[in-house]
Amino acid sequence: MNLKQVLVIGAVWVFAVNASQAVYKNIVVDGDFSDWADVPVAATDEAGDNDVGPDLAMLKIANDETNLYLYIAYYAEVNPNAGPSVYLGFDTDQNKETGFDVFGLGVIGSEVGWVNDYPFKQNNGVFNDGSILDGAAAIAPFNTMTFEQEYAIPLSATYTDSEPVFSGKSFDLMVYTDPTGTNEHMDVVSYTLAKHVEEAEFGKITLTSVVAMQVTNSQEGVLYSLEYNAAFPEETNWVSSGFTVEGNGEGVYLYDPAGYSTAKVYRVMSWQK
Ligand SMILES: [Ca+2]
Ligand SMILES: [Ca+2]
Ligand SMILES: [Ca+2]
Ligand SMILES: [Ca+2]
Repeated sequence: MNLKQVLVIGAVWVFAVNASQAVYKNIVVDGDFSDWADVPVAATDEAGDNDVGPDLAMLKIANDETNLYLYIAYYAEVNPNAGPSVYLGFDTDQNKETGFDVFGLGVIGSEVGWVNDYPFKQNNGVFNDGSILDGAAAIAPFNTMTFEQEYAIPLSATYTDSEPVFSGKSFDLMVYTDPTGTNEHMDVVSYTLAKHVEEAEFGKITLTSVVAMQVTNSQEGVLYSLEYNAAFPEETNWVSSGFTVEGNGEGVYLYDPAGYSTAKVYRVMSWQK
């Protein structure tokens, strides 16, 4: 192995960056909220705008391959499952014209709802339009006084015709409570399901007409781009080489369109498409 190859192999790293509002995380629904500490806030709601039920305060969202996870905080201690209860409205086609218009606000057209742990189908002008299968949510703590709760909603939930509820990559969500004078709700949040981006494994440098970096375990739906920096790697000032390739489930190659240079160090960024 000559010096050139050592330099390249030793100087290529991979970094995963999240698309906005897509947080891949395995959350344990156990009433211990420490696993939410590094999940960004998706929405906040004002204090004191619901004095007859749960006063919604804050929402966080994450997912893994199995579940969608929600963290919901309340300003005042409350039993959110005893009635007035907490509801979720999912606009799974992100189309306000289809599904149920919660509180007639015109901000969401919900295809499927949850009240507490129980899912139900929704439709235009029809609040409860029938059953959802395999969609029961796990909630902790459940049906007790609390300031906060965490939910796991199975991504495998289906309609009665076996069509998946979460068929798309993105949806809009509104958290609200039983109708009262104030119709307590949070702002509608758009979320894109996060994919687990594997740490890339690099293969050998291939010397053909160009020097290329190979990601041997590329994933479908993940983009890989090549960046470079000065010979001694720094935290900042990385420059795009202009080369990006989409993963295909096999090995993909990346090269510097300006020509490989031993005066540069290279890194590969990977992120969900
Ligand atoms: Ca937990
Ligand atoms: Ca509130
Ligand atoms: Ca809709
Ligand atoms: Ca509110």
